[in-house]
Order: sequence, then C-alpha cells, then structure tokens
Amino acid sequence: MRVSSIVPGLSAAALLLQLLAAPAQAERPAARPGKAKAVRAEAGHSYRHRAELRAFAAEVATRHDWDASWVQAQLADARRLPRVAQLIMPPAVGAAKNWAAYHDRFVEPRRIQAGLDFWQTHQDTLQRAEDRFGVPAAVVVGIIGVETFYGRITGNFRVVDALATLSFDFPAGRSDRSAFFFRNELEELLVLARREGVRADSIRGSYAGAIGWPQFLPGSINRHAVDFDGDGHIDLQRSVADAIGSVAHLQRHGWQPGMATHFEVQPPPLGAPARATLLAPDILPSFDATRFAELGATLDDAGRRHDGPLALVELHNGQAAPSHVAGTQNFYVLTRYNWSSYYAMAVITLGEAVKAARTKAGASAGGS
Ligand SMILES: [Ca+2]
Repeated sequence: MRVSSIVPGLSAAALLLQLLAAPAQAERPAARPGKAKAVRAEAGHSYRHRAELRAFAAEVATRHDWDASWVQAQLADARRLPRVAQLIMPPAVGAAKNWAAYHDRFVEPRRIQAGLDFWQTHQDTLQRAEDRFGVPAAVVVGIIGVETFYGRITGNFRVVDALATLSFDFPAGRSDRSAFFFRNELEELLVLARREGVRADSIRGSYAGAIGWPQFLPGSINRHAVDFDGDGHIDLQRSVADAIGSVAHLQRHGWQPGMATHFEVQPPPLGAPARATLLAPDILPSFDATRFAELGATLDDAGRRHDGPLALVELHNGQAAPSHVAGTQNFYVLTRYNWSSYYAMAVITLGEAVKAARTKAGASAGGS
C-alpha cells in the first residue's frame, strides 16, 4: 500500500485486516473483532526509571516549553505491556488475503442492525456532518461500524501504556511502523491531554493507541478531530457527535460530493498484459473509462459514463477467484483513512447495507 500523510486507525478492524487481508499471512483462530475489548490492562513493568522515557520527557517538555515535572507526572505510571508488543506483530506467514472472509466479518446482520440503530439515533448529527463536510452519512456510518461496531469495541488499554510500550520496546519484525512513529504519537497524546485538561493515563484505546468511536490515533485527533457538539472539548470516547463530525472532517480531504466510490468491472483475462497494466498503479486512480475499454476491461453503464480516473482494484479471496471493482477518487480517499482496499471496500459495503436497510425500514413504515 502507498504511504499516506494521514495516519490510519490501528483498531480492532485494522488488526483483523492484518489477519484476513495481509499478504501471505495466517488467520489466528482466536482473532475476533471483539478481542481488544476482552483484553484487560495488564500489570506490566513501570517505565518510571527507564532512561529513554526520562530523556523523552525532557525533550518533549523543552520542545513545547512545558513544565518538565508535568510531563514526568503524565508518564510516571506508564507501564510496559507485553500483550501490546504481541498484538502489534503481523501474524505468522501462511494463508492468502481473503476479501470474502473480511466482508462476512463486517457486513453481517448484527452489525447492519446496529448501524441502522446508530443512524436512527444520530440522524440529525449525520445530516449536519454531511451538509458541512460533503461526506455522505453512509460513509461515516460504514467507518464507525467497521472501526468499533458503533462504539462497542473501542479498546480497553491505557493509551499511555500502549504507546510507551511501542515507543520504548517496539518489537523487531515490522517494517511499516516504528518506535519513532509511536514516540510521535505519545507526544501527541500529551498535547491532547494538556489541551483537554485530562490526565494522559485516563485515556483508553486499542493496543496501538487508537482512541474512541472512530479509533483515531492522538496525532489524528490533534490534526483532524472537531468539537461537533459544541461543548468546547474534543472527546471521541464519549461524544458520538464529536466522533461523527471528526470522521467526516478527516474524510473531506479530496472527497468529491456526488461521486460514486466504485463501479462494477470485468477485468481483462488472467495473464493478459493489459490486466497487469491496469493493476500496476494499485489503488491510485490512473485510467479513464475510455482507457479501461481500450485495455479490455468492461465497466458497468455508470462506470462508462464516469468522468475521471479509475483504478482497477483487485481483492483476493483466498484460493477462490479474486473480486474486482473500479475505484474512483472517492475510493482512494477512503484508503487514506486506513491503507487498504479491503478496509475501504468493507466500509463502503457496510455503509450501503445499512443505508439499504434504512430505506427498506422507511418504506415499510411509510406503507403501513
Ligand atoms: Ca465536543
């Protein structure tokens, strides 16, 4: 996946993504979306006397011109959690990517019903976010549903423990994340705590430090979150309105209101050079509808009328034949939230399923 300036949520969804959609990786039998919630904070060793932590605290205090004793106090009880270091690791090598499994995990009746309830309860806020930022309610509903099952699975780690562990005891074996990345997030956590007037160790989140209903990392909160209920605070753990507004606000970058996220497409045959040409740019929209046709890819009617670049997105299904869609700019924007076409497709499909259920419920209510 491509590098992005926007940091993705490292949520239960992201964890599951590694399990179900990562290249040549095995599923862990115990892995479920609810897993993070079940993991209780462990005792762990205190970082109080670690030289790196003290040096970090001094550096951060200097950089922000903060009282060093305040920074030390925020970090004094941070503990090393071996479980966090385990969870951040990619699973063992083995199975293939599997969109079908990912889809079935996230787009299923219980989550659709929860999404319907969520939309019903928060319809005014969702509409306000759509009006303000141009991002459809269905997309916000899809994201919050995939990330945390509508607030059911937000993680129960102390974020300061998770981020300290990943900052000072980052395990070897991951190339896409680093201790440096998480030290930056630990610093952002302190920025957040200071601005909101809360203790850093009062904030709970995922094993990777992702917080609240939309699972934003502290840096994403500081850069993109908004106070959408107007109480003067940004609280993605307790304010659903702040969560909805923040997701839409983050997503607005590059979002084209009214544009579809993707179209149906029949790719050129397996082994055809044109297929490789179309797949080469991965999820970056690079070819217009005319070029798709020239290369032997058959778009649906709406896709043929689309004015703008498309990407041939390939979703593997384990040993079965892969699925394909033609992703637009808006599909690409969704992958900035979490760098995966599987994630983007799950968000879109869940949002559409909830929207369809809502339409159906409205129609039957209106007809009775
Ligand atoms: Ca607020």
